Amino acid sequence: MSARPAFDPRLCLVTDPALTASAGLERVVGQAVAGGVTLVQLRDPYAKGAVLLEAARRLKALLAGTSVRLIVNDRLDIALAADADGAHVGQDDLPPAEARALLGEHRLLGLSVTHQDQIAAIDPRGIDYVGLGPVFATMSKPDAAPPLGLDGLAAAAARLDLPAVAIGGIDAGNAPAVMRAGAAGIAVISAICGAADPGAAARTLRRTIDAAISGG
Ligand code: TZP
Ligand code: MG
Repeated sequence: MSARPAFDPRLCLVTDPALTASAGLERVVGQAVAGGVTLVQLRDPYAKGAVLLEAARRLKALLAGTSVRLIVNDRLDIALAADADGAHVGQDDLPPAEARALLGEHRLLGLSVTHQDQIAAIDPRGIDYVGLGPVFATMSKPDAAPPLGLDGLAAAAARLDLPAVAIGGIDAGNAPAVMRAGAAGIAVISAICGAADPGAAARTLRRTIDAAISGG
């Protein structure tokens, strides 16, 4: 049996400090979780450590008693200090083997893959899921790699021995095609954090994904 916590990759909310500033991070995450988000990734590339740690602790308290796992983007120190469920690293962050060694066997580790060429180097034993994208153009990550498109997503997902969580420009309109291309789930920033009603947006996305999974 795996030492890792069980997690559900269907609908990952990736947080954004600018988009959650007015409503408040916990409020947006709370509403999104009530709407059906299955995974939360705390992401703030420019936050000071103390601020990020405080946010991670607040989200951990918010998610306590739910099946929704908390992942911290890039900052393994914060993930460990806040006792989060895991961390997510990009291609330019701490390499996955080092990240796994620091995290231990009892936390989740996600890895971003932006291009097919990166797949051969992946050791699936140390990684729990891959964030694959951007699939489409995105306004939420200024330094994002060129979009994979649906064909690129399908080709990459087919080569992976891990759940592929598609990211980048995904909304309720294109989510069915993304799921049909082989994704195990989707990760979104603007489709939830940028929505007037994050709870309703999450509910619509979750319904859309579940329908796609059951062949609808
Ligand atoms: N990594 C690849 S694309 C992206 C990240 C963090 C941003 C996704 O944001 P959105 O608003 O869902 O396109
Ligand atoms: Mg990163």
